[in-house]
Amino acid sequence: MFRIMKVPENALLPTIKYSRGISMTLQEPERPSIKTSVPGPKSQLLFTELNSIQQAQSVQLFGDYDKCAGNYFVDVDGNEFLDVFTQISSVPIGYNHPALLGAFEDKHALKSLINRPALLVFPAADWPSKLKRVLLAFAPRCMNNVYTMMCGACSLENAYKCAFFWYRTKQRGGQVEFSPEETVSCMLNQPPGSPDLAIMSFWGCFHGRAFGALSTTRSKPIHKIDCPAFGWPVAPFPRYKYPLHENEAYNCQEDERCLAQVVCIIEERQKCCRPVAGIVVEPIQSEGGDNEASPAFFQCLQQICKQMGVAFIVDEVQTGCGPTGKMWAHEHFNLPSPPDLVTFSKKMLTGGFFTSSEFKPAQGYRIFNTWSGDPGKLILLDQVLRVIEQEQLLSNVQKTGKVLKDGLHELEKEFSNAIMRVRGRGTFLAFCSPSATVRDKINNSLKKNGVLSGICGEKSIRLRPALIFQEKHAHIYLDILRKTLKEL
Ligand code: PSZ
Repeated sequence: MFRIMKVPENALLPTIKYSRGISMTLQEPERPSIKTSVPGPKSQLLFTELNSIQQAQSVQLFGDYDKCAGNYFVDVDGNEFLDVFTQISSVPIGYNHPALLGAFEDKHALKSLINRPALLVFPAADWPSKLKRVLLAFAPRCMNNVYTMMCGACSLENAYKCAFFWYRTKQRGGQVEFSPEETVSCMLNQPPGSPDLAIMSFWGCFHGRAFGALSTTRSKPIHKIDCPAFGWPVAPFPRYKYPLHENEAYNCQEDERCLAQVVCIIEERQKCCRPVAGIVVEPIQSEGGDNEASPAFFQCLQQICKQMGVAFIVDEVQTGCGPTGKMWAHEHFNLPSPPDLVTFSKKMLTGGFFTSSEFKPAQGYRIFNTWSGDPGKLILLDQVLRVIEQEQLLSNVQKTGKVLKDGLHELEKEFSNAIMRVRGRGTFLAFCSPSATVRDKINNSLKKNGVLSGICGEKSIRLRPALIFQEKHAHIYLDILRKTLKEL
């Protein structure tokens, strides 16, 4: 494994020297540069080819991943974009970071990548120590169990299963053996083997597209339509008025209104024997429009879960790994004890979830699939987490986030009928437009002016830069946004 030897201060895109004498420089463009129409002719041609063999209408641009560097995405037409969307928020330390380019030079690392084991059957000797050193070392406080998974949705699926196993074990009075009736009825998808338990989620949330996860997803109909779903309940999520400091009383009432509904739903379902076994919540609802809730909301929600015997599941797939300025976004909430289950993916490069030994199933094979993760992803994540520490990227996110947010507030004053409700933590920021039409126009014009950014909710634009996004990038982004708003 390579060790990063020295990183120059204030240089997040340095020439990094490795112990084997390899030296690589990441050359970012100075500014975005757009040379063709967007999408350009090569992207258009490739789109026609791809769309003839699959439904590819979601594709925006084809990337030239050999040329992408740091915060810059380069497309096949040679256009260089400042990327504040980073593959739906999943690039932690920029494109082609030297630490990642060197990660498989070591033969042991390469063989760990090539010989992919069924991790819950034939793991390698270094797997337990890797899980501890790479994942548990960065786990939320007091969470000492971890499972790796392939993607966000399957992390949620398996976290829900853990919650159901835990809940049923409690209902059996701690008994871990199954009854003959349970083993027979589960094969018919009927209770008591397949119990009528639920995971409650919130309006506007997104937890993935696999069937269990999809039943909890409540952001957009296009994700759900035509798919059968569990009859699981949904509670309102606070919708705050902005600016927050001028609307404290209203927003506080909003918290209370939503929490009262949560309690009401749990009580109702307990009465009719269809109990809620778990509640899943994003620290900031991302797909659904970057909707925030206060630390007090999350503290009360956790307390309700504890009092009512419901598992408290925090979905950090999009918020985890630093973009809010803390490793885990729920660390902003000062919870008195850790959540029961915390899911991750995206910037963590591997999917998975943290939990405590209380949620460990009594039997093997219950949280399981063929690969159950990928050691190759942990090798990359190891490098990512080293870079985050050594280059102090969390404080970089806080610093850059402040410049970005202050700049957005300035623009909110200057273009008050085009952008509003600036919000978020760290560089995990968003703003609203007056309508979906104006929002889409801004987002498309940003792209033509050399910035890739994302949309969310009904009329929001979200920022999801990599953790190496610096003040200078923030100024370029803000300049281009100002230019774009002027052209509207
Ligand atoms: O349209 C989509 O499928 C999108 S757009 C953004 C996402 C998915 N995010 C994935 C996501 C997430 O943001 C949260 C909070 N939870 C779970 C998921 C699912 O992760 P994947 O996509 O890896 O299955």
